[in-house]
Amino acid sequence: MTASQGIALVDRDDDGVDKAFRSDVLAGLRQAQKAIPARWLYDDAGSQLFEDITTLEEYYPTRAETQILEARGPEFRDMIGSDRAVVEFGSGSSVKTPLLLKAIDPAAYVPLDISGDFLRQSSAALSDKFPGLPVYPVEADFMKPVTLPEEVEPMRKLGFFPGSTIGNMVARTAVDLLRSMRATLGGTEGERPLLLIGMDLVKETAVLEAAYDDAKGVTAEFNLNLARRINRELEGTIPVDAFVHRAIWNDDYSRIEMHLEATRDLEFEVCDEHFVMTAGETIHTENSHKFSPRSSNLLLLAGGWTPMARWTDDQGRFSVILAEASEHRNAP
Ligand code: AVJ
Repeated sequence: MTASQGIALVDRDDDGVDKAFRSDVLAGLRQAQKAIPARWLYDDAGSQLFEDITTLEEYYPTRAETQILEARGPEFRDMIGSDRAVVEFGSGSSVKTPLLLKAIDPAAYVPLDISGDFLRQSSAALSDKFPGLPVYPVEADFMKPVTLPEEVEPMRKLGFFPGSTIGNMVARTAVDLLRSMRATLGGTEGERPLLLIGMDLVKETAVLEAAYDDAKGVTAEFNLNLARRINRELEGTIPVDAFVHRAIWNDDYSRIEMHLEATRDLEFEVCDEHFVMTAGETIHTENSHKFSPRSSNLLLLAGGWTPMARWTDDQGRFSVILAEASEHRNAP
């Protein structure tokens, strides 16, 4: 295991408070529509709750995408080949990543993650499972262009971004990320990198809302954990019991929104700053955009990627798209 950039990527103050978390929360709570970036849902408790979500009856995306990765291995192998380095944006799931690696038998695997701990854990597990595969974990924020280890520099690249995580970003951020991925993966006009990306599809509103508001209340706990995290880490006094989880389909923006809704007028402090909410007011905590084949093509093209193939599960719920870095040329 080499090439980890080694520096801690989380900037903490003298009290051990994550500065970016604090500034995102305070800035978000000062807004007329309170909103906190979804990335803060994933502390240890939140990450565990998300794992629990993926096993829920109502939460189809993980199963649907896994089914595609299981079924389409030979096609991936034909279209991608075995000589590429797989660069995964995020340190990977113990289920999906092995399915891809088994299918295409790549030259190397490079997981990128901002959390060094996750990265080391999942890299070690993968090395055990694929003893002959060179694994080069890189601790980095993949929202920005990343320098890859020199060992993989001469290799052609396949970016892998499963989970419909792209759907958690508004279009502008998603396009920035797609362009960063292109920069990270490099290549030349003759050797353009590929990207295999999961994108969830638009479907019946009731199915979508159930997937984000399950009967057991696990997604509600996942959402409420953000308020608990603020209380734990930012000296918050949010009355968590006075909030309820909401999952709402926003048809104009084609997305599920998660909110924490105040059930009564209430007040609280975060880092000594005072906040007031009235009954029914919400804190917006996550977007999960859902795509049509056309809207996913448009987003990929806007980010510099030309879609080449698309696969869906047998119920047409989820898509996995293979795209190639677009040729630089003047339209049309
Ligand atoms: C896997 C991060 C894309 O948006 O479906 C699951 C996160 N939020 N339930 C998604 C999530 C609520 C999930 N992502």
